[in-house]
Amino acid sequence: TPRTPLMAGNWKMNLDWKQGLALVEELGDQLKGFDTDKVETVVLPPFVDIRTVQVAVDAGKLPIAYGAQDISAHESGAFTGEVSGAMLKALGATYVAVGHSERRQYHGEDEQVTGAKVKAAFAAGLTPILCVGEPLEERKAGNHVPYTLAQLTGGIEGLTAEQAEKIVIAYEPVWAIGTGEVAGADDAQEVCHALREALREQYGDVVADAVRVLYGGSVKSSNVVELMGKADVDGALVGGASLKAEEFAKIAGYQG
Ligand code: G2H
Repeated sequence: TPRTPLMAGNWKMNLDWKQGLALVEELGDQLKGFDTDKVETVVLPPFVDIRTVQVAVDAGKLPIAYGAQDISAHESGAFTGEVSGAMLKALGATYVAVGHSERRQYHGEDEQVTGAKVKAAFAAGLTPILCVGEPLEERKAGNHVPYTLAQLTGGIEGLTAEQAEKIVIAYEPVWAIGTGEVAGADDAQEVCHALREALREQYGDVVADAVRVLYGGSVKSSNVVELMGKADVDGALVGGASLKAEEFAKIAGYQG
């Protein structure tokens, strides 16, 4: 495919700044000489660790991009506890996850919120990684495709074709997250394909063929190759395995 694979590490609420620095230094060693044209690597640390990553990247110690796990839907002002897109941009961040299932589950983020955050990301010049995926009941009911497509529709609502072409979609079936239960590569392909075709219907071939669709949920170096062998899987959103430098470097370097 003409799409550059993207491997994104979501640290979730792990690692204080010193631990983050240690991981970043180890990762820098592991990725030395890494061909960044072949695979794009991104880390999404907690907000308080982003500056640490920025310093390492600016010093040339780490050939990766970085971003955040969440963004405020608002531009600035009286929104206690929130972090704006402009603040992230000022840190050199280029990506931001939006609507991760843990945000949806524990913070009540619905389609309206994710749609607003996707727009806030674009307004700040960041690339949103819109996360979608069904819980177990929906999968069991055979409703996983329509459920996930509804999340996509809400998240991309009102985007121009130019924006839609840049967005990254991450399909993360909730039942496969952090459980060790990886969706079969064919299951991943089924939904990643449906997501791309929905983009094709709405925006046409140029957008559909450009958008990177990632799979997330218990991705490890031992299963990434099979997942990446699927036509519509363009990368991975990696949680637990992104906290180990050697493992994450293997995932990033899966091709060679
Ligand atoms: C899914 C994934 C990364 P893990 O949430 O976002 O986590 O790889 O630990 O299942």
